[in-house]
Amino acid sequence: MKRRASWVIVLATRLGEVKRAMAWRSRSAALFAAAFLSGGLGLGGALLAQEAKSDPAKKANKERVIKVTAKRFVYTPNEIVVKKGQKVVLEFTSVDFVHGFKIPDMDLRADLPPGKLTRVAINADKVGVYDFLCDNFCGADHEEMSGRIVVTN
Ligand SMILES: [Cu+2]
Repeated sequence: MKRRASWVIVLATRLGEVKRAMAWRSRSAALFAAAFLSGGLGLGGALLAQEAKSDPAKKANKERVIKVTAKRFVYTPNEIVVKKGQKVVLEFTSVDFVHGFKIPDMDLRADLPPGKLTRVAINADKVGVYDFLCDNFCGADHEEMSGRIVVTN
């Protein structure tokens, strides 16, 4: 009789455990379904944003825009330092003449008409120093109109 009673207790305890486990399971299933249905896209977006935030390579690859002014006979700034592999766009404004921006070692050139933004994407995939100049004759000190782009690691 005593033995039987203790079995009943064991059984009852077990049943309670199973019930609790089942309740927990259905609750998490419901939570999962709710999250999946209501926030699937939002959650995905949030995860992607989080990933982009935590990944320095992705962060570094955001386009960097550098404003440059062209004026007889100077580019300002005339020294531009960029990181290797970074997407860089030079955004030129000429104030007085159609200067000709040229980077011989990047095989790149563009006319810079005054009063207009001229965007030039540069390919900074190799470390080095790249001289630039003006290749449209713009006056007495035209030969002085130059600068350099330094690509660093
Ligand atoms: Cu010039």
